[in-house]
Amino acid sequence: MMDRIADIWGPRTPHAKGTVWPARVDLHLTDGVSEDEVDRWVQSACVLCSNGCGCEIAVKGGRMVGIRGRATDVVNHGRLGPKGLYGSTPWASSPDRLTRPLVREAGRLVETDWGTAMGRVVEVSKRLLADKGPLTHGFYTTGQMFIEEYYALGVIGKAGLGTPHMDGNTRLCTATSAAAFKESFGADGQPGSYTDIEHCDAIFLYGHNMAETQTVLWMRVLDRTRAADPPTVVCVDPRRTPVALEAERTGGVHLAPRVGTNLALMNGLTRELFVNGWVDERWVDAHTLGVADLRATVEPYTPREVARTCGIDADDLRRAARIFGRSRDVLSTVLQGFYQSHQATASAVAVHNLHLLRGLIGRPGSGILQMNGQPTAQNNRECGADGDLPGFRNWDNPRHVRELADLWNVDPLTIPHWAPPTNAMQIFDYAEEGSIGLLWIAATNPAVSMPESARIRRILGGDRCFVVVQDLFLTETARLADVVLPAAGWGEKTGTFTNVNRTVHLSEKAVDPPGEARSDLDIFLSYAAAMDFRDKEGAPLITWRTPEEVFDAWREATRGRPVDYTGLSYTRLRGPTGIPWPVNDQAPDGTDRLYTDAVFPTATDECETYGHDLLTGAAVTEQEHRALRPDGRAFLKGAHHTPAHEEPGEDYPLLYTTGRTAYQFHTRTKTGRSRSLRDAAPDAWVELSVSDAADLGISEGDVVRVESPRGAIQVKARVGQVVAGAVFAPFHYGSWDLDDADPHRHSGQANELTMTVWDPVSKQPCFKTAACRVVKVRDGDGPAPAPTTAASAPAGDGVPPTAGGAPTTTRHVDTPHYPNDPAAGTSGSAPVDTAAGGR
Ligand SMILES: Nc1nc2c(c(=O)[nH]1)N[C@H]1C(S)=C(S)[C@@H](COP(=O)(O)OP(=O)(O)OC[C@H]3O[C@@H](n4cnc5c(=O)[nH]c(N)nc54)[C@H](O)[C@@H]3O)O[C@H]1N2
Ligand SMILES: Nc1nc2c(c(=O)[nH]1)N[C@H]1C(S)=C(S)[C@@H](COP(=O)(O)OP(=O)(O)OC[C@H]3O[C@@H](n4cnc5c(=O)[nH]c(N)nc54)[C@H](O)[C@@H]3O)O[C@H]1N2
Ligand code: SF4
Ligand SMILES: [Mo]
Repeated sequence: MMDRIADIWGPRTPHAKGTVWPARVDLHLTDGVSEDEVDRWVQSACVLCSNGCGCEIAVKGGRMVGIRGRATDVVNHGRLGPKGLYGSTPWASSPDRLTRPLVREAGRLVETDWGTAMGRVVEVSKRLLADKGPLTHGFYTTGQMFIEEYYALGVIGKAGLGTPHMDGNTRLCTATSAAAFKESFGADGQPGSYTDIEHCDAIFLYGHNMAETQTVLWMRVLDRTRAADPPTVVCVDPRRTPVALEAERTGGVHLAPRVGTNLALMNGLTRELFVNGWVDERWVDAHTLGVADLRATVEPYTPREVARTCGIDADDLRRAARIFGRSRDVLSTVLQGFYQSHQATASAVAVHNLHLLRGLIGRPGSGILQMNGQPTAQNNRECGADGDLPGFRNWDNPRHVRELADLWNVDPLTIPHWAPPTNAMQIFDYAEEGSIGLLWIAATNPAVSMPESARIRRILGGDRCFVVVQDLFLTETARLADVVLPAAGWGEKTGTFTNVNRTVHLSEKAVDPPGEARSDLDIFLSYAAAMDFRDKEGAPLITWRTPEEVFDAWREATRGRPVDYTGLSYTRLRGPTGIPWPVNDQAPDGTDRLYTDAVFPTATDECETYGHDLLTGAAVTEQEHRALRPDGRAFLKGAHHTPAHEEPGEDYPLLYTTGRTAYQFHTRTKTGRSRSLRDAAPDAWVELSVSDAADLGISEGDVVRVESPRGAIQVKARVGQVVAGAVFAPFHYGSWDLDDADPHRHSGQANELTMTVWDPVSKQPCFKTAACRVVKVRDGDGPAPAPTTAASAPAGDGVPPTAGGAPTTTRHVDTPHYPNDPAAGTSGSAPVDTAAGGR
């Protein structure tokens, strides 16, 4: 039995380069239930991050009582992390689930029936449509619903209503991933594969604390870095995360740039490739465009210059560049330290540039993972419930719009395509101004997760906009709504979703939802029925009744597109493992990695976008794109570094950055209801460097006030691992807590301080770059409530280690055959249990 709070990654199974990652099955049952008491195991995949670990849900007496990993799944080879183990099921039977719809009466939310609640929504919707047309409707959704739900909503919004105002919290999450792919390769789609971990010689992690945020993927990395022939790790993060420690351990480099200087650092690395002759010129000539401009752009970024801008050692930059330039195969991963900074797309694209300059793409070990965060963020991007058109189609390409119009049998003019789709930040602007009169929020909690919380509360709580919230719980956002719709969650409904490396899983319904809660699909379909949307012949636009019918329709929408699902079906997905798209006649078992032929979807008639200027966001026109004749070549694109929107000054001398801990998921609606996870990270804190804490007279656990021009929080300080000059705050803590529900407590909500600004290309908000000041309020009465097990570890001694998770099981099992795995049939050294990979 193991405590997976104390031991986040579990025991190691080290194995040699080029061999299959050994299987290991992790399992946890709640409430003292034993394995032989489980009634049924139901196939699914974990929805507590983008890794999408294959799993089975334990059901007993009509309740979800635990989870185990699937050894046969290509994603996780049986493993699960602390969130998956402890956080997947307890929330479902929490007594405070929403079980009936609520409507606002005389200022208060009161329970009602579905007919009344949906009736109000439909009444407002019809009135706004009649008075002012479809631009009055906005949908702000998520990265946590299923394919079927996104696609149905996409059709409702685009072909039923005709509104361009649809986006997901994916704008806050992985918009930059999609944008960077489109700029470099012509279309969204993860080029690399998790199997690259087994084949690479070096791994670069850019602004990605994988150890805490994709714990199972990190186990896969550790099983290589702890073997006899480890890859070299390079970490770019202003905190000394477990990733940074692994970089030090493997003889790599930890680059800790000043917050907000990523692009200067990337330009420095790129310049080193040019000046040291590490560019594969033949490959670059054959397969890319733009090398001369890129070379000119990065020329001023000498190691000395970059060292000054980023506050790093010039030799560390040179060493990191040499590792990239001289390793045979390199895997790069990128996440929020890049995506949520200013110049996000330019920085993410710079990672592509490095790979393209060396031709390191499309073969085992040379991969790029522009990571996702949420479990189904990929699907919002694919299915068109965000602004994009379904199937990675280009809104600016009339032929792509016509394909959809034919598929849905509507006039192409119904489908909004006169301007780029509206992004989430703009949707909230329109709601603030009142031009959006109906804002429908599903499966996201913007009152906690959007920047500048006071503004969001004002918009949602004001009377200019009718707000519908569809959730499992009465969240901070739902409390501000006009109508609250109770939703069924994971395990309570059937559907499919796709993880970060394109692997599609089916998640089956295991139990009934509580009370009158309904699946998001049923809610959207009942709205569509009440609105009576019609196609151009007057027949009903939407006739689906089951998730499987919607999936089959979605499959048709992908035919001939890069994101090809045509070879998939529910039946196929009931097999031993998830399957990575494209799956079609050419690739009936799916595709491990894209671009093996170095041909990219950049042709003008095929691409998802004509591209942008990375510095300003100005769009490239179709004519300009066509004149470049990309024809399958990838784009090399660069931009100069510019300062962040808010730089530290006299009043606010420190940089403010935010992020996550291993034990909580976002606004904690699920993980906060698991006792093991809740107690491991019970409340908000901020992290200071040792030197800043000393200057400010602050010790571990002291209560401090952190202020920005937009707001303040009061929390305990962890004197920890963050680079001097920066303050790190976890963003998980709104006003809700398992042990104390006070709707007016915002004392630790990190987004009180963040700014409403975004990247010019991806429009992703900058959660990682603001200025702040810190003042001590009073002496502490004990250490900060920050975990000790990973990046939030204290700098000093004397803080009790984080532990106390309920018992879990870990079993070593025979390693099965994994389809598409380039190492299939090989096995490294037999699994050896060594001490788990702690800090
Ligand atoms: N435990 C847990 N796991 C999760 C989630 C969760 O809430 N909890 N959420 C999931 C989701 S939706 C997402 S998007 C992912 C996010 O996963 P990550 O991106 O790994 O998580 P973050 O903590 O937001 O940010 C990563 C790192 O960025 C660093 N950083 C801050 N500022 C800068 C900067 O200026 N430059 C650089 N280079 N780095 C900087 C921070 O120090 C931090 O360690 O995690 C997913 N997995
Ligand atoms: N300061 C700062 N802010 C950030 C970030 C950061 O790093 N720093 N990260 C950003 C990122 S990357 C992300 S992804 C966002 C996440 O921010 P949110 O999306 O707001 O976070 P969650 O808590 O995951 O909210 C999901 C909601 O959906 C509900 N839910 C879960 N499953 C279902 C379902 O099946 N149906 C329905 N209807 N509801 C469901 C949950 O109860 C919960 O209320 O936060 C962003 N905000
Ligand atoms: S790594 Fe992500 S998908 Fe896998 S168990 Fe953990 S939270 Fe779930
Ligand atoms: Mo995210």
